[in-house]
Amino acid sequence: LLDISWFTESMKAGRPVQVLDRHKLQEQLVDETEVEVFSVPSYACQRRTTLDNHNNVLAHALSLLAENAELEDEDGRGVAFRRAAAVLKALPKPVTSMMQLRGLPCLGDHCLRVIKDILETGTSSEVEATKQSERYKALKVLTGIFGVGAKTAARWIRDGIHTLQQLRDSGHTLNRAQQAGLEHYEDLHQQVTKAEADTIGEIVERAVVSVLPGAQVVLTGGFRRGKLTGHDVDFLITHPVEGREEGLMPKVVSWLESQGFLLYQKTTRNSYLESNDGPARPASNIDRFERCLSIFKLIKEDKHETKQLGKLSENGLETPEDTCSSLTHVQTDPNPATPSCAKGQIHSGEDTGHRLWRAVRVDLVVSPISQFAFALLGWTGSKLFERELRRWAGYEKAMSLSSHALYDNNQSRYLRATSEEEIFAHLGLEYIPPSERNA
Ligand code: DCT
Ligand code: MG
Repeated sequence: LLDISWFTESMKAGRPVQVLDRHKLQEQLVDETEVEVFSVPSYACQRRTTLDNHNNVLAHALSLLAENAELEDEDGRGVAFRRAAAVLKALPKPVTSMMQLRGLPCLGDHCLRVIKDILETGTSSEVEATKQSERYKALKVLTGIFGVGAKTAARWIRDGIHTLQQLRDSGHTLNRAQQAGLEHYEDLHQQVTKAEADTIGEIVERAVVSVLPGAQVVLTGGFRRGKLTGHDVDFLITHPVEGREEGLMPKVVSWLESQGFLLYQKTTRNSYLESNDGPARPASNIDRFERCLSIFKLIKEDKHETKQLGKLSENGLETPEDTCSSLTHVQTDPNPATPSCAKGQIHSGEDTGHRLWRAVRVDLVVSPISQFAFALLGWTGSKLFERELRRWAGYEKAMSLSSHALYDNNQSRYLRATSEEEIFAHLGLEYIPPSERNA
């Protein structure tokens, strides 16, 4: 049915004819019209998010806008940017075209504008302007002080305080945490390495075992997710016999203090009571455990010491896939390293290069064994992953998840679990290991 007379005519006349290969033509059309459109599930707890991702630049830009919103005490906006950044982290390939983002969850107009800007020009004008803004810089410096939140920082900025020196000169009264935060500002802004976290883990284990044999210490937070550095070190402590962990924290803190390991500590008592915690209660009770926020005095190691501690850690703290380390095998050193710098000799202006120690933020949490799986899940993070787990539980399953328990509102009862896997199963979610919770 095709009219090929023009073709035969041309051939006869010896005119050149371009014959198009059907397959080549199809390929060309596909190249031009078909971009790979990404698709990911809505909740971060349904996705596997590793530390590496294909869209670091975009995710980083959106994270900065999230941080800025949080610094402005606008948590709703902060979460929206965090969710968008997490979606980009979960994509299987780098984004090259806006078309690929059609239908992805959590990407509102604002986020799409930022992404478009970066794809087209290499940077986002909004992100660059934020980074340069005096207010952002001041909020970041001031909230960077341990013990200072967004509200306090905003108040100080209204008083004309933008820098640490201005704060020191202002005569503002600081609480004990803020004083310690200001004093150790430089140290606390140095990232903590995994090696340092392990060394502190050895010390915490020694403290815990010597006041309660059989107790167990687990490294949680970012290090459990496989991060190589962190802003602090988080530990969860429990004992296999329910109730034996009661009153443990003050003893651990006393031991650490007597050895000169603590530059600052504030312990809060366990205020969690299940009977009061029915479905009407909010799920965000992460800090109702017996908890100690501290600043550790970590002796800088020479090579010899590193080797010794390296040997110890073979039976010590867990790898990211483990859930719990047994302390009964850990050798305890009869002569724990005693800080060579006595208390009271610390000066804020001290040259960190010549000191034999550094300050490190350490969080200790004690959980009864019956709540341990929930505490472990809650303290492993990331913060967004935790938030999404709770959102999933509430919206999709009519359940309330906290770091203490899981309550089923339909059945009006608590769902017990002795492992993280069981909690994911209760929630109807595929199990995601710690190393893939880096949303
Ligand atoms: N957490 C949470 N919600 C919060 C604070 C903490 O769910 N508001 C949980 C998740 C992570 C864990 O506690 C430890 O908190 P951080 O130390 O702040 O987080 P991190 O992931 O360990 O980060 P970093 O590596 O910087 O310490
Ligand atoms: Mg941490």
